[in-house]
Amino acid sequence: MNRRTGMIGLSALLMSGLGTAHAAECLPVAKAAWVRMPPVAMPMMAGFARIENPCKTPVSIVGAESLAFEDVSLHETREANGVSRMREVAALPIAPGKAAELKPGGLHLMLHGPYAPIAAGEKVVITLRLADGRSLPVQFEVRKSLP
Ligand SMILES: [Cu+2]
Repeated sequence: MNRRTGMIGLSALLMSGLGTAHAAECLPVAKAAWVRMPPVAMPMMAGFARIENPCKTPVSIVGAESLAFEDVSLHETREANGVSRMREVAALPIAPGKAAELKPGGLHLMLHGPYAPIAAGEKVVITLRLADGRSLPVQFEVRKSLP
């Protein structure tokens, strides 16, 4: 193969790749995403956001990951008999046209083991994994408390 056909082959490949990505597909949208700084230095913190599904099909969030944390999981806080407990949520389905609220006292992303100290005002990217194999990178703003 000479250099010229090689180039043509590559650009055809790139264009077909772009075409697929473009035709794809509605993704959920995360809004007002923020990470709550713990009042004292702790190896874990929580992330919150409103995740909207503007698509015609249901989506389900089945996990999350971040280059900034050793481990990210989806949690829910529930109160039972006056005791607040957290449990891991395996999947968070969002119906078409609906939204999921991750907020203090309810659903949240549990962020374990920051690789570097994190300060208020910084941004961290947390990538949500969807049940259909796609992923949604979301920028979270680090804050001391509710906006
Ligand atoms: Cu938690």
